[in-house]
Amino acid sequence: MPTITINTKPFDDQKPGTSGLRKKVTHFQQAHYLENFVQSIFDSIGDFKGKTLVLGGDGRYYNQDAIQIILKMAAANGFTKVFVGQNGILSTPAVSVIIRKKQTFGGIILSASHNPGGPDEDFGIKYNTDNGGPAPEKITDAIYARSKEIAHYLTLDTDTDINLSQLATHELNGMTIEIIDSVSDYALLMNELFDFTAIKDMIANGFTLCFDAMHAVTGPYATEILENQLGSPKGSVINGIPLEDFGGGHPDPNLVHAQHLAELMFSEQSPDFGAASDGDGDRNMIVGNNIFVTPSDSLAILAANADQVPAYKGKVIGIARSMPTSQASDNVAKKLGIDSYETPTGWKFFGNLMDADKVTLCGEESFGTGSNHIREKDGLWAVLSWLNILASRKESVSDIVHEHWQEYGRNYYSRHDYEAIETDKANHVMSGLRDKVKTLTGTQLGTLTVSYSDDFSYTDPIDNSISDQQGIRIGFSNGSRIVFRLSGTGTSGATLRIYYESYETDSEQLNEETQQPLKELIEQSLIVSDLQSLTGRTEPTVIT
Ligand code: VG1
Ligand code: CO
Repeated sequence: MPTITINTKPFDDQKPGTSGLRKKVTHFQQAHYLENFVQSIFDSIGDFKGKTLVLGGDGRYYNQDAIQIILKMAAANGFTKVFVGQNGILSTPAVSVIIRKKQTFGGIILSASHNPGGPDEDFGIKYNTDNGGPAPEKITDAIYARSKEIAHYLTLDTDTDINLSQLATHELNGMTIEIIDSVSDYALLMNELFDFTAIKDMIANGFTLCFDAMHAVTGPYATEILENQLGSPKGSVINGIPLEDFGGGHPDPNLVHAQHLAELMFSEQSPDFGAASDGDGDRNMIVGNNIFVTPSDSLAILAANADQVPAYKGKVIGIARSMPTSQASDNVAKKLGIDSYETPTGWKFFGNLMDADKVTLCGEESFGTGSNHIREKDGLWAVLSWLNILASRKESVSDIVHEHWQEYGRNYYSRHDYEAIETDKANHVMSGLRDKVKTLTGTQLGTLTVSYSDDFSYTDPIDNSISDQQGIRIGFSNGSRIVFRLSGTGTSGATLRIYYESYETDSEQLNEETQQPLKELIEQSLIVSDLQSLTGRTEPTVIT
């Protein structure tokens, strides 16, 4: 079947956000829209002739259609081979595993992560490079520039689709397509990192867990690992079948969207351990009986307990966190005598640090935790890390968290999201803040003294690339912080995120309530940003 060149015209809205390009499905279904972006990727990643690609997604609506389009384009553009997950399913961490293991040129992940799915909801696409991680800004900028000038793309003159449902090898215009098991390479790596025997024994001795896959991609992975391999009874994994619309929910693992799990964990019937993950399997929520572990604390606790896990014993060389993530992990790094790094939001900024062996563990406040085993955040990895630590320490989640606070102090933390604000109004809030921060240092906000205020700029210590305007930070003399930034993953209007953090060392004061200790910060954030009068919003949409 012949390769054909389709004439097209550029779109001006294909700038990749925090994690790839995300739009409504209907937007992606416009003639040539997906094709233009895919060709822009292929035109921006260097010479891949003779090379291999990994392709898969989180199973949301349009996943399989997009895979068929991309396969034809990959063949027409000269890739030699593509590994595709069975039924088009591959979690984000699994793609990272496969890129690294099979040493491919890169991978394409079809996902809008935690955004809802379905014909009227969201779709997304991101490119990962040969280290298994999200393309760095240098490449995403090149893809965007290309998308604005593209005039044609290459595909095949055929309507025949590849059968994605059977493990088999196909030939498409000289390109080999191998349909691979979505789970096995990932499960094998988890087996190497963690003490599966210890976790299995703990479960056999009556330890109970509930994992909510939220009808997203992690279902098959969690069922295989937690139930089949570690022996947790059938039904421990709930909502385990990936659905095109995620059962109508937000596949976002937090106390708001995983409400059923949250209620269970705070009830009389609570199992010992609860967890959930997101659309594409890279996020995690950890809950114990009657205790929610904030993602920032989770990173700090995993770092402090790394010696309990075989693969990390004596091997943690540094910890990186995104700027809005609480400083809890910095305190652990200090005590361990290792370096800590503060990067802009988004996993792509951790890649260089891991490749240069500067950091072992990384985390984001947005329920993302991971390590240098791959170059993506990894939801099930975090769950298995916790299970391994629980099996080794033989204490409850609650005891481990409370002991951590006693030793390191507690970073109270919360994020308030104001979703779908009109873009102009949200930009207005940010530009107002940007002006104000220039003169805030040394002034008082309420009873708080501002010790620094800026618009976060990051210089990558490895390649010296600079990323500006990564969020407004206001730091106070007592260690508290307020951070403001606009989301780069939403698809309607703008989402303003405000992050609050305060630090408490007095163990007598360590209570379970989180909003109360942050009250003054919350009040001051609304005053300094003028949020209510500029946007008309009086309440956040989501509090995590
Ligand atoms: C959000 C999170 C960020 C995360 C990103 C992608 O970005 O805040 O920490 O890396 O989503 O995660 P933003 O720009 O909306 O704040 V995922 O699980 O969507 O790949
Ligand atoms: Co995700």
